[in-house]
Amino acid sequence: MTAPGHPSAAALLSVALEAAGAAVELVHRDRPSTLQIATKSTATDLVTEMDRAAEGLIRSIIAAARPADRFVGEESASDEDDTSGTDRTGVTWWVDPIDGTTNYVYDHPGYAVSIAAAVDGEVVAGVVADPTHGRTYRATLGGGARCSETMGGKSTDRRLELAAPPPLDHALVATGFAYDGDRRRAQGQILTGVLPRVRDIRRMGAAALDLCSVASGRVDAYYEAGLSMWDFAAGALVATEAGARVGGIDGGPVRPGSVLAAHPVLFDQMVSLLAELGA
Ligand code: LIP
Repeated sequence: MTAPGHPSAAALLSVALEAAGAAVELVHRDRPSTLQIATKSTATDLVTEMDRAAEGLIRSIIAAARPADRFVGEESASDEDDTSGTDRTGVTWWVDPIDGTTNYVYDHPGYAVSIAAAVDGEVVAGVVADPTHGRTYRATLGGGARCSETMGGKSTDRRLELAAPPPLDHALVATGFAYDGDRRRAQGQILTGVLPRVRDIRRMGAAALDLCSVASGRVDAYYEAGLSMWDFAAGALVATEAGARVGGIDGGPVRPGSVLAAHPVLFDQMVSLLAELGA
């Protein structure tokens, strides 16, 4: 239920879909033959001119529709703390213009445009667009999750609902790693403990798609430490609305730095396993 004076989740979803569609056109169809690549937190934390251009395009579309909302994007200065000027609406947009930038640079399938809208701190609408596979995941709080897919001239649109999970030792588990070497070493040690306890691991390189993979049954669980809100905000809503439990690795609330998503039955087993391994 939308609080008086706040926009409906459906209205915010519509803006997110428009912005995501435009960003996909830019980054996927207009991808230059040679990318201009820079680095951020480490020498392997990449950003391209397309990340920045896509974020600018998304920001402009959102600002045209909702000029007074807050915009927090991975590649630009956040106005999250900027209270000057316009009255804030209580709506914050969390945007990762290209989640999976390393995959994008290598032209490796598995990057996404991720856009989420939060009202008074609660994410109520999210879109994850996966251009490589022609998929767009979308969800609203309490409204369910869906995936539209266009491939080979055939288009589908289906509701996402989790099936019963396998036992933990038959679970396909996705994860990801930080850019910092010391953190990767620690994450690798935890992974060594996870590997013999589950079916297998997938490291796809984009949190938004990992979460949508949980929502669509392509993996049974996903965990990662060290993410930012823009990485997981939209995908976490898609997974939750598909019936997954999304929280922190410790079983607490999902938060920057700690994300775990799985069917509710598998979630607690993953919390126990990761706690045993010191995650
Ligand atoms: C990526 C995350 C992914 C993580 C990568 C990287 P980026 O975000 O989505 O889950 O494992 O190391 O942080 O940097 O491509 O936006």
